[in-house]
Amino acid sequence: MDKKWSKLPWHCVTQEFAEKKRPVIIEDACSSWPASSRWSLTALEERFRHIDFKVGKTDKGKNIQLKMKYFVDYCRHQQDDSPLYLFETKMDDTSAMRHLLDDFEMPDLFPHDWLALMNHDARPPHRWWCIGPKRSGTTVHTDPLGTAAWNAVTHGVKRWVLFEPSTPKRIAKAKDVVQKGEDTEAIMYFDFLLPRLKDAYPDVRSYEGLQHPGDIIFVPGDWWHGVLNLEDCVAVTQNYCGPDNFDSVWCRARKDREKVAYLWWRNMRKFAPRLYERALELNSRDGFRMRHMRGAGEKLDDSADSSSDSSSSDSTSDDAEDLTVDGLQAILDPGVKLGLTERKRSVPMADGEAFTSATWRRRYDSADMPSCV
Ligand SMILES: O=C(O)CCC(=O)C(=O)O
Ligand SMILES: [Fe+2]
Repeated sequence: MDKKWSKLPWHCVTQEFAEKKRPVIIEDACSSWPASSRWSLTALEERFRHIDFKVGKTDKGKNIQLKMKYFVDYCRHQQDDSPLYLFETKMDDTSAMRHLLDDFEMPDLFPHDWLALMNHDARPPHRWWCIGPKRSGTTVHTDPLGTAAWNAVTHGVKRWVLFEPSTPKRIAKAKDVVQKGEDTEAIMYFDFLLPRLKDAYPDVRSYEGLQHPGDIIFVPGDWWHGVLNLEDCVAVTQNYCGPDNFDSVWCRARKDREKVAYLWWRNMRKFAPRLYERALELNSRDGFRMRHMRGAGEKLDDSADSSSDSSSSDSTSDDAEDLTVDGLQAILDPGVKLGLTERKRSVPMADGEAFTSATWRRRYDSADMPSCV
């Protein structure tokens, strides 16, 4: 990151960073969350003692679950190079984890969540609660469907590196500088591969920064990013689609997650006509025919989108129900705010306000649509 910002008027973050797709660390943006005190390892150890959380995957891709008391003990004593990392997405289950949602709120800076306009069961995971012991981290990657992300740290320090979307994958992932027998785990990447990368490609810009407790980082869609937890870290992160990235997320979703996109599109038609029209515009601009418009056996035309991947991983059922007004309210129940485009300029909405499809529509339709991406 070029700079760290604090005391920046909130709309500047939107204008200068989200809309321009530039990364930024906003200092002191979530220090007042209850999570600042409730998410210390000691507090969590007590609170979730016997609850199982997902802390990794086996080589065969099966989830590894651990009770919080064992995981915290592991964090305190581990000296691994590739430590377990608690990454839990089931925060709105009807379980003890649901209470985690009382500990934070959607940051006012990133109030959009247009993918919420989808039946909950059909929606791909988009929010994670993360506890990473020191030396754990996330290898360099881009986030799904071109979504942007905010990541809020309540405890510990994270070291970040980001590369612009135009950076070739091979370079960002250090494929050319990794030597035989070496891995690309976060600790290896930051200690050895990144310095080599900078020597080998002096013209490639890397954006680096430290994120302290209370800081929120904004990661624009399609940016490569990797993280090393310098201390035991607790954070919450959410991927979103909003006015700054709707066009690109829609174009990716319609080809990579066809069934999800169809459901999303049907709910847009019902609750957010302007988004629906924008999606139609993008489809006709690119000559893209969604699956329900294609004849039986007619394949997705790759030429409509040159970087097309297979959509075979899309396990969503076409029979999934559309969202109802009640369903819409249920999304809002967990206590996470789905904010307005411009809270301060819009009529403030009280927490727990009953949402009708009309108010929902206002929220979506008050958004400024970006020009074509
Ligand atoms: O905090 C981290 O380890 C990074 C998380 C991240 O980038 C992701 O979940 O996509
Ligand atoms: Fe990510």
